[in-house]
Amino acid sequence: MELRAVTGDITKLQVDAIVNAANTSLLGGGGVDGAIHRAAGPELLAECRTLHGCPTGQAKATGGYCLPARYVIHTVGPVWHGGGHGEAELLADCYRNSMALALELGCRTAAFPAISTGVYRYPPDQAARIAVDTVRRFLEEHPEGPQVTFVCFDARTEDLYQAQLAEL
Ligand code: AR6
Repeated sequence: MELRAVTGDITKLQVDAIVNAANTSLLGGGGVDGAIHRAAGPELLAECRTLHGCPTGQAKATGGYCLPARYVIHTVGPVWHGGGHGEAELLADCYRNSMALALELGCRTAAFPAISTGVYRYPPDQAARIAVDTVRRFLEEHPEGPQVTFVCFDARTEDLYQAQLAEL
């Protein structure tokens, strides 16, 4: 199983699919969503309009257009409301459903940002544990699934992922 964490900009990654931390409208926003739309170009928004949104925890795919990635998998993370509103289950759903979609699309490589940990305020340490545990479990059940890179925007977040990856 191939799992790694790096610090960098997910829009630059040469992988089959990058995952976008979108909102339910799928019509763009700030953070990593804004960066992906800027780098992909206006055709991405045009395709997103045809998808009619996406519920929290689910995932939908589009082309990558001007990105090095062939596909963008748009998923919608939960907004953090203290942890008692099903946030952990919904965040795990994002990783599981995005992995299932990547596998369905025949992706050999995929990259995830730290979903929900920006504007949506999910505690980064808890989010990193869910990300690594969920992807690891998915790949145990589907060894043919894509190799995964967790792309962190800062070194502190990468440290959280490295700590999780070091745990067996
Ligand atoms: N590459 C990798 N990671 C990034 C990049 C990048 N280019 N840019 C930001 N991050 P956020 P959310 C990190 O806020 O919390 C949008 O407006 C960032 O540092 O992008 O799921 C959507 O439209 C953080 O660690 O997503 C939604 O409305 C992580 O990506 C809402 O924000 C996620 O932060 C979604 O909020």
